[in-house]
Amino acid sequence: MTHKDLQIDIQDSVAIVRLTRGAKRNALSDGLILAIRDAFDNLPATVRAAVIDGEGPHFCAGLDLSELKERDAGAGLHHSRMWHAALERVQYGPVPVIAALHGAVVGGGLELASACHIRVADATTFYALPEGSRGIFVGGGGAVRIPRLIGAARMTDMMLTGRVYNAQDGERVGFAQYLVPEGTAFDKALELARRVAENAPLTNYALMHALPRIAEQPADQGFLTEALMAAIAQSAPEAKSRVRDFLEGKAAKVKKG
Ligand code: 1HE
Repeated sequence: MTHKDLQIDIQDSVAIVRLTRGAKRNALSDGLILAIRDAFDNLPATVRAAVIDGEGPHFCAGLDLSELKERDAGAGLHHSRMWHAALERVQYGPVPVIAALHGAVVGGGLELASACHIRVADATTFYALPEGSRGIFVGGGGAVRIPRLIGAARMTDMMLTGRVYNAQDGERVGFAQYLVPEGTAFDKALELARRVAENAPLTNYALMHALPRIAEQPADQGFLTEALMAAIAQSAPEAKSRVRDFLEGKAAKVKKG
């Protein structure tokens, strides 16, 4: 389960998953992709949220191009499906995942970031899809997830023209939900993860597993799925005690941001 390019550190209820291949800009070899899958498959039950970040000057340079061999169509299909399986474990795994971004978030690195639930980017972050200029296509779920963040038109432009988004524009178009000063993405992501870890587990489950599916359903089916999820969440003892705490003045009020 351990891999030389992936470090997993459990701090109370938060798992910190770090790409540690900085010398190669955290390029994702097949072994590293499988290690990411295994990491999210095997998180201890005490973990309630995770942070993923990358060592060195860049979050992730995407697919390890040195492994890009001549593959026939069948092998290419299975390689892409391996990425899908791994990033599926990030998106639909046991806990919400917060990506701490800096430097290059490109190609498969952007696909990895897109599978996370919250993205925090520092001021050095930049986003690109160099697949277009390398004569290949996205294969790690980017064609599904990236249009949902920024729209198909912007993704098409990025791949056709090699356009690079800087941190500010990336936040504006929807790559990241948070933009923070240089060098502070990890601290912010950890702060958010600790906050997320305090939520009722069923609420986090609903947000990870029900919301994205509801958002893809036709409205009349979505309303019914929402009602079913709401009924299950509100019936949990934890929901009852949290609401009771508020009514008894023991829980925090919503404060102006
Ligand atoms: C790599 C990779 C890599 C760096 N695979 N080895 N991704 C790309 O097309 C992006 C390619 N990388 C870059 O454009 C740049 O490396 C960066 C902008 C990310 C960083 O630049 P820089 O100047 O900080 O580093 P560098 O000198 O380019 O790279 C340092 C080392 O990392 C160098 O190796 P060295 O042995 O000469 O030191 C690089 O060769 C190596 N390196 N990026 C392998 N990607 C599921 S499909 C997904 C499809 C894709 O992701 S395609 C997009 C691939």
